[in-house]
Parts: sequence; structure tokens; C-alpha cells
Amino acid sequence: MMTTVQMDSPWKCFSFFLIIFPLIFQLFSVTADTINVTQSIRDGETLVSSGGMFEMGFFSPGNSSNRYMGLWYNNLTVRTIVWVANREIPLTNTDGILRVINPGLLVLLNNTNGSTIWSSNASRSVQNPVAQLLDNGNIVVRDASDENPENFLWQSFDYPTDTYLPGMRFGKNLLTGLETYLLSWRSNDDPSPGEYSFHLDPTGFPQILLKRDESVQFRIGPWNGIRFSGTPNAREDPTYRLVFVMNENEVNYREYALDRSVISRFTISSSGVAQRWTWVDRIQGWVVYMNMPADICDTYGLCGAYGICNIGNSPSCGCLDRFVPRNPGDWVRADWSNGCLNASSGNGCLIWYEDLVDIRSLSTDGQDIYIRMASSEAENYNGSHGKDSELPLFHLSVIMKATDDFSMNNKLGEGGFGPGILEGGQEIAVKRLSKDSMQGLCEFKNEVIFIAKLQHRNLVRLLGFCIQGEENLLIYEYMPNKSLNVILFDQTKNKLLDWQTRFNIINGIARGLLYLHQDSRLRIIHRDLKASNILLDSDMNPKISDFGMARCFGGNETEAKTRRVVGTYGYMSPEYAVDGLFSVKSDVFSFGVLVLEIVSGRRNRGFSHTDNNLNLLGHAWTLYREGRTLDLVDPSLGDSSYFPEVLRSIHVGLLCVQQSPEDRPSMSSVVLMLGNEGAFPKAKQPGFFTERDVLGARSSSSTNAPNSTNEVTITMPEPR
Ligand SMILES: *[C@@H]1O[C@H](CO)[C@@H](O)[C@H](O)[C@H]1NC(C)=O
Ligand SMILES: *[C@@H]1O[C@H](CO)[C@@H](O)[C@H](O)[C@H]1NC(C)=O
Ligand SMILES: *[C@@H]1O[C@H](CO)[C@@H](O)[C@H](O)[C@H]1NC(C)=O
Ligand SMILES: *[C@@H]1O[C@H](CO)[C@@H](O)[C@H](O)[C@H]1NC(C)=O
Ligand SMILES: *[C@@H]1O[C@H](CO)[C@@H](O)[C@H](O)[C@H]1NC(C)=O
Ligand SMILES: *[C@@H]1O[C@H](CO)[C@@H](O)[C@H](O)[C@H]1NC(C)=O
Ligand SMILES: *[C@@H]1O[C@H](CO)[C@@H](O)[C@H](O)[C@H]1NC(C)=O
Ligand SMILES: *[C@@H]1O[C@H](CO)[C@@H](O)[C@H](O)[C@H]1NC(C)=O
Ligand SMILES: *[C@@H]1O[C@H](CO)[C@@H](O)[C@H](O)[C@H]1NC(C)=O
Ligand SMILES: CC(=O)N[C@H]1CO[C@H](CO)[C@@H](O)[C@@H]1O
Ligand SMILES: CC(=O)N[C@H]1CO[C@H](CO)[C@@H](O)[C@@H]1O
Repeated sequence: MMTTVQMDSPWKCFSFFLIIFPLIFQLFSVTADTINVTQSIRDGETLVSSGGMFEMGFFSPGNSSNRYMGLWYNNLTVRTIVWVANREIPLTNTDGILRVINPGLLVLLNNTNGSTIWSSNASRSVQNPVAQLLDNGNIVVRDASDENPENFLWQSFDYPTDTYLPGMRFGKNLLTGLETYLLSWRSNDDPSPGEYSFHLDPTGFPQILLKRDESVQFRIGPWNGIRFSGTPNAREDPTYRLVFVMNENEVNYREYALDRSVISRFTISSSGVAQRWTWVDRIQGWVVYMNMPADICDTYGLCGAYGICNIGNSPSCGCLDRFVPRNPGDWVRADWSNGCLNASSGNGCLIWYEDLVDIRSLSTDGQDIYIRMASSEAENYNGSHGKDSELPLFHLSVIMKATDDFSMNNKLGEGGFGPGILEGGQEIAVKRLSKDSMQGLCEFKNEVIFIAKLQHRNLVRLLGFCIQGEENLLIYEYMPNKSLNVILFDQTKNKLLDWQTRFNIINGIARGLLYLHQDSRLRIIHRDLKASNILLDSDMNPKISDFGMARCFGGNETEAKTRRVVGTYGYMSPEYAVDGLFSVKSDVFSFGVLVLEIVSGRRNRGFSHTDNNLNLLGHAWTLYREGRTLDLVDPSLGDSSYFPEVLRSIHVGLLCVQQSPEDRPSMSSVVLMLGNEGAFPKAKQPGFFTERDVLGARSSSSTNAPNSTNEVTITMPEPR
């Protein structure tokens, strides 16, 4: 008993001292957020950011007695280090001193003998350097006399340690080569670089990699232009907004807190776990609300090549359909790393361009996998998997009944009928194909089955088809708000299209088109994108219609050249209209025309500016060059608060309609540009600059000059 009492009192005394100690320090701390060349921070003194959020000074991590210069939250009851300067070279006593020296360096010195322990660097020198701790946790060196306070010589946000703070740009500057990434601490007591790092890999479709030394442990993404694919827990949540910038200068990722009172951070632990934290006042502590890897299936390549991980299964690793374990013995021992082999039966073959690794099944946010296989193979595959991959074949009588014998009351544009109502109550639209557009029954059927597999929220859904006698019908879901042209070009109705709706339509079309262009190696080129082919659902979401049809019914053609140009005057790219050359970039051109039409509320076709005889494209480009871009905007869009988005859309539209296909962006860049700020290239002169260009191009090669009909069919001269 005696010993316990004796032990007890010195401990009490000690803990009392621990509580008092920081208070004493507070008295000596510099309350400023900035130091200049005549000032310094000694051990025990601190800088506090102007809003009181962050504090910077000397500290000892964990149970270590070493001293480091670092940064933590000023007000939180748990000291949380978010950045360390001298992580590799600790001070062994309290003799460190932080100074700003000419020509603009922040340095940590050994005050006993004046040697430099740590230093920032700078690419230029300035007259009056100061170091400032900003309220977002960024330590910056700048020139006190610089009028632009953001013109930093150096910033700690470029060189984070193991913590991402909101506002930081995480990624790579492609001009300077500077990479901003996270590097774990060695242990709680030691901030020197540990084994784990967290990088944004900018090659191809950017993805975020968690590495242990050089080996990938876990992957977020890839970024598909909209979100990180395959990583449901890496999506925006109500606390932050995510900005992804990708252009020729930089590829980076940035988060902004939506509510400044929410304190959050993202770290990479010394044991290799990436974690998103948020401070909870009620419990006066940090809560981890996201862990990555979250489970064993997140382990990179766990199931090997052609393996697939499903956390609901035991064991979690399995093989892709039609594949078997390469080495069943290993699988029994829970070693899946050798993956799977195809169990090809010899009556067909699967072509793979590279090993497929790191596949898992997800209930949300997954990406469909499309596998190109021989049609004989596909038929076998259908047979063994029942109805789910088969498209319903409708009986003609059902369609006749639903559309009231193709009644003219139900006519929807050329060859279209709707709404028809099936017996179950489902509303349908029916497209009746003329028989001279057919390539043959078998091809039609294959094409239809193929198109049915293209599913995207911005493509009209094909519900079934009907081949009977002379009739070849396609049955689609019915879109209650008809097509975009009906509302966009109507002076009264277009008031219903506010900017948010228009921008949503632009983005939706872009995503639908991206899906067509990129989803499969077949590269579906729409070839007839126009306002009347954009249908609107009950929530005004756009859905592209008539996709794939051009590819199917375009006649005898190769990928690159066609004798019959099927398209619509006003939307056709010059190389397509004049030379019959088509590519994904001809769709990009049509998309650009659509964007300019949506922003201006004017048709490209038939638009002719009174002063200069320019068409809509020429007019838009002229305004853009004269810095009057906003003059293009539909006057019924009154609210100026969206102008940054409007300007961005016009800029993207103009990039898409450039004369040369090589200059036009791909749809993946378009999706990125629409969603992000950033420096875009200047738009060059559009193709079909004036109305005359179009007419000239048309009369030189057409045998069938259209007057007021919308469709154009140009027959190219026979190649010799
Ligand atoms: C540094 O800051 C102090 C306090 O604001 C000021 O008195 C001093 O003149 C400054 N020195 C220089 C070189 O700017
Ligand atoms: C930090 O605490 C101080 C003193 O209690 C308070 O004045 C200040 O507003 C707080 N700052 C933040 C960012 O919470
Ligand atoms: C310090 O060491 C003790 C005993 O080894 C341990 O229980 C404690 O968690 C350590 N503290 C930190 C912050 O690492
Ligand atoms: C600082 O300098 C003194 C004197 O040379 C030396 O004893 C001490 O180890 C130095 N500290 C560091 C961290 O280099
Ligand atoms: C200061 O002390 C450290 C550690 O002893 C030594 O490495 C360094 O060379 C010394 N620097 C100067 C300028 O004496
Ligand atoms: C600053 O230092 C980092 C790390 O040593 C280096 O990668 C970078 O190129 C340096 N920057 C300049 C401007 O010297
Ligand atoms: C699958 O098997 C076929 C036929 O044996 C072979 O040609 C092909 O390369 C195999 N594919 C893979 C991915 O192993
Ligand atoms: C398509 O064109 C090629 C080359 O001109 C010709 O050999 C082939 O028979 C044509 N096919 C059809 C279906 O017209
Ligand atoms: C278009 O031109 C054709 C032949 O030149 C003519 O028969 C037709 O009536 C014209 N259509 C319209 C709507 O003017
Ligand atoms: C769409 C398709 O080709 N389905 C075929 C799947 O296999 C069964 C049985 O062989 C055929 O009857 C279907 O036509
Ligand atoms: C702008 C517009 O016409 N919106 C209509 C779209 O369709 C829904 C459902 O049919 C209608 O309620 C909207 O008024």
C-alpha cells in the first residue's frame, strides 16, 4: 500500500506539470502569422495563422525526444501534426531556429553552430521575402512587396508529408515535373520517410496509386472524366467538392471543404492505410470515415490475371467466366497470385490485348467490361446464359396494336411513331426502317443485338426489334419531352431551358458520345448527331438516339471513307461532307455545333449574321476573338452567375468545330474540359466558317442539293 501512495503523488505532480507547460509556452509565442528576415521562431515560439486554424513550431513526435519543425491544428484538443519540415534530420536539442533569409528561403538552422538543417528552395530571388502561415495550413514564402499575394516562391502544399489538406493540388505539374504526393511516416515516433506513398499517376487515364516502395498495393480509379471508377468510397460526399484538372500543363486533383467549419484531412499511415478523417467536436476527437484499402478485394491484383474478387464470396477470389485457376493447388492454399487461365474449348478464341488484373465486382460505381469475341462464340454464350443477354423480338401484331396501325396521329418525325402503349402499359417509340437501307437480315439482327448491349443513361434504350415480312422495326423507350430541337429553337418554349438544364444536356450528350466512342474497340461513330437526335426524358436528361444505325446502314464502307455521306447539313464536318472521311472527330465537330446551338438558342443551319454573312460557327468564333463571347448567349438566359460555365462551354464548342480534325479534342478531353477549370488551348478558325463555305462544299460534290429538307445525302464520285 505504501509503495502505491508513494508512486501516486509524483505522477500527479508530473501530469499537473504537463497541463501547465503548454500554457507557459503560449505566453512566449509569436502571435503573428508572418516572419520577415529580421524575425525568427525559436523552440517554444510559434506562428499562428490569421484565422487561428493552424499553428507552426517545434514539436516532439510520439515518445521521441527529437525536435522537429512542424504544423498542427491550433485549436484541437488532440495535437495532430499535418506537416514536418526537417523530417529526415531531427534536432536533438531545443537549439533549432526558423528564419527567412535572402533571397527568399525559409531555413531551419542549428543555432549552436549555424548549420542548415532544412531549407525550402526557390527558382527566383526577391527583395523582401517573408514566410506566412495561411489559414488553410499552407506555409508560403513570398515577396512582401509583391502586389499579388498568391505569387509564391515556395509553398508547403507542394511538398506535403503524409497528410493531404483541402485546397492542396495533388498530382503533377507537367511543365516543371514537380510531383506532389504523400509519403508515410516511418512510425508514430519518427516522421522520416516510411515505406508507403500515395501518387497520382498521370499517364493514360489518371489513377491514384498506393505503393509500398515501388510495388502497387492499391489503386483508386482510373478517373473516367466524371469520377473515380471502381472506387465507390472515393466519390464526393456532402463535405467536399472535388476538382480534377487535366491539361497539357498539369494533371491534378483538389478537394475543397464545402463547409469551412468541417475539419478534415486525408493521410497515409505508416502501415499503408489511406484514411479520410474528420474532427468531431462532440467527442473531441478524430473519426476515420474512410479506409483504403477497405477490404481484401482492394488489394491490387490479389486474384491474379483474369481473376475477379468478390468480397461476398468465400474465398473472395474467383475466375472470370470461362476461366479456371491456372494452378488449382495454389488456390487451395489461398494463393491466388497466379490467376486464371482461359478454358477455351477450341471452337473459338478470345483475344486479349493485355492481361486483365485487379478486377472486382461492385454493386455501385463499377464500369462494365465489354469483351469482343467471335460471333460463333457469342451465340454459344447466349445459349448457355438464358434470356438475359437476348433482345426481345416483338411480333408485328403487337406493334401494330400499340401504335394504332402506325397511325399518323402518332407520328414522331421521319419513320418514327410514338408513344405506343404495350399491353403492360409501357410507353414505346417505334422506328420503322425503310427496306432499301437494310444490309441484310442477319447483319441487321447482329447489329441490333450489339446495340442493345450499349447501355448508358445518355443513350436511348433499345427495348426490342421486329422483323416480319417487309417490316424492320426498332422499339425504343418513349421520351415524353420529345427531341431537343422542338424546344430549343422555339422562341417561347426555350424559356423553359434555363442554364442548368442546358449545361446538363451538354454534359449528358458529351458522356453519351464518349461512351459510344470509347466503350468498345469497335468505336461507334454516330455520324448524325443533331438536335433532333437528342431526346429528352421526363427530367430533361438528354439521350442520344439513332446511334449505331449509321454504322449499320451506311452502305459499303470502310472505317475511313464512305461513298455515301449520311448526315445532316449544318452538323457535318468539312472532311466528312467534302471528302467522305469520317472518324470520331466528325462526331466531335457535330457535338461542337450542338453546343453552340444550345448556348445561343440558334440553329447553325440557316443562321446568317446580317452584318458579316457568317454562319453560327463563324459568328461565334468572331465574337470569341473579339472578346465578346457572351454576346452569343441566348438572351433568354438572364442569370449571369453561370457565365464561367457558359464561357467554358462556348470555348469547348469552338475547339470541337475547328477546321482540322487533329485539332479537335477527343470526347474524353471534352468531358474533362466541361467539368473543370483550367487553361484550354485557343480555338482556331472553325470549319465551314461562312454559309458560302458550306454551299460551296456541297455543290461541288453533291448531286442532290437539298433545299428546306433537313436530311442530306451526298453521293461521292466513284474513286478511280
Ligand atoms: C519585419 O517586421 C517587423 C514587425 O512587423 C518590422 O518592424 C520590420 O521593419 C520588418 N523588417 C523588414 C526588413 O521588413
Ligand atoms: C480558436 O480558439 C480561439 C480561442 O478560443 C478562438 O478565438 C478562435 O476563434 C478559434 N479558432 C478556430 C479556427 O476555431
Ligand atoms: C509511448 O510509449 C508507450 C509505452 O511504450 C505507449 O504505450 C504509448 O502509446 C506511446 N505513445 C505514443 C504517442 O506513441
Ligand atoms: C548542432 O550543432 C552542435 C554544435 O556543433 C552539435 O553538437 C549538434 O549535434 C548539432 N545538432 C544537429 C541536429 O546537427
Ligand atoms: C554543425 O554541427 C554539425 C553536427 O555536429 C556538423 O555536422 C556541421 O558540420 C556543423 N556545422 C558548422 C557550420 O560547423
Ligand atoms: C526544390 O526541391 C525539390 C526537392 O529537393 C526539387 O525536387 C525541386 O526541383 C526544387 N525546386 C527548385 C525550384 O529548385
Ligand atoms: C485462351 O486460349 C486460346 C486458345 O487456346 C489462346 O489462343 C489464347 O491466347 C488464350 N488467351 C489467354 C488470355 O490466355
Ligand atoms: C463492297 O466494296 C468492295 C470493294 O469495292 C466489293 O468487293 C464488295 O463486293 C462490296 N460489297 C457490297 C456488299 O457491296
Ligand atoms: C426542293 O427541291 C425539289 C427539287 O429541286 C422540289 O421538287 C421540292 O419541292 C423542293 N422542296 C421544297 C420544300 O421547297
Ligand atoms: C441472340 C442469339 O443469338 N441468341 C441465340 C442463343 O442461343 C440459342 C440456342 O442456341 C439460339 O436459339 C438463340 O438465337
Ligand atoms: C420542359 C418540359 O416540357 N418538361 C416536361 C417534360 O416531361 C414531363 C413529364 O412528361 C413534364 O412534366 C414536363 O413539363
